[in-house]
Amino acid sequence: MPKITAAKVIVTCPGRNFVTLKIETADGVTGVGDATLNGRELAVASYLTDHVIPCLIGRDAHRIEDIWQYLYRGAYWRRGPVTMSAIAAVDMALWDIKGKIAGLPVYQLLGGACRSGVMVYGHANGETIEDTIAAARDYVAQGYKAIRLQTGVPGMAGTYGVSKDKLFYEPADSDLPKETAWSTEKYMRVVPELFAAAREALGWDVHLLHDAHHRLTPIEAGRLGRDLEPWRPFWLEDATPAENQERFRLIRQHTTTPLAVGEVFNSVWDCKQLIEEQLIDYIRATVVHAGGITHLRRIASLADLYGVRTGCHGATDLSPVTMAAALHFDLSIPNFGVQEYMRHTAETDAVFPHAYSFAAGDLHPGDAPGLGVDIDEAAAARFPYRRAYLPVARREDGSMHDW
Ligand code: KDG
Ligand code: MG
Repeated sequence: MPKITAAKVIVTCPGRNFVTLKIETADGVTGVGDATLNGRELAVASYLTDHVIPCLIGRDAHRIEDIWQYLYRGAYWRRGPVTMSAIAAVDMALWDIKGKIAGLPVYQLLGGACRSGVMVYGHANGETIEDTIAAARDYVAQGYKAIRLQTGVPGMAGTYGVSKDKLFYEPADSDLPKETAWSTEKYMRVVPELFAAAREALGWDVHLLHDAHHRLTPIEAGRLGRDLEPWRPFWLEDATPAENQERFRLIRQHTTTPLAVGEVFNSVWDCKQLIEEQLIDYIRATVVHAGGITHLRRIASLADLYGVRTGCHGATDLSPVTMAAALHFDLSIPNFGVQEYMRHTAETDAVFPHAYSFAAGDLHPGDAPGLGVDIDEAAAARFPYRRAYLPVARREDGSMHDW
């Protein structure tokens, strides 16, 4: 058996923070897993170093499911983003090791490819509708088949999804949480205008997506979904917070705009009702925050029974290790929908050399054994951890809102 003999956590900040777990077997085979939790990185690093790694040493790296169960059931305290990101990192690293020992890319171990590539969506954003459309045109020119559109809200500074740098969006950009302002009324007026202008400029052969980032009540989301219907959005994402899964019933009663949710979900229990009652069309849970490939497959299998497809989160705070793992997963499941893809900076790509590549709107994980991604530890050491928080949002009267 490939016995686990060592494991360590590497925290690095090549432009943003990443937490990576590296597991090694007695034969010197190594596997990597992403454990990054934006703004709470060191909590997961400690969970792994202080509580998980000591329990891994001496175990059989091939027993992926058993180790998953051991870490989930065995901890007694279950779920939550810290626990599930730590378990995810172990799970990814073990799939990586299994693939390397087998000499196969992970998607082959998951049943093989169901499609030739993984359709991804890019982020077009701008302070004005014109800027957003100009950014979207660039994506079309690069071959993207799906594009998320976000625009500044007139009268409000610092809108979610709008960055200074057009190519690399990074909201976790300050030492303490930045305070931003929010007005649902102003936002609800500009988004339909954005979509009308985008269809006029870009035509109908490109998928257009939008992220409300948990800002709306269910009835507001119903109204926005209905207002967007003439422009046929691919999805309206995170329309409302989903702790209470029943909230989506009200949205469904008012719109046929497809709904996506789940980037902050950690387990199948967070989406069970949403899926079983067919209250959503796309589930956005992701490898790193939802317990790894092993648990995400379980979520996707449940979703498949109800005609719900996947649309995994893929923002820059998910490292290239998660991106690689997501692509193996996306390629291998029958009910894949779309994969989010925000490009990482050159520094990040240098720290995490990877085999995945982009062509004609699709990503492919490549055919290197394992996940096809590694961490260059010498390069990582040049970028020490820097505390960085996501912003918070307040309504115009000063009260807190969901960011
Ligand atoms: O860490 C938070 C980001 O990942 C999130 O704000 C990005 O909503 C997001 C998205 O859809 O990519
Ligand atoms: Mg989102």
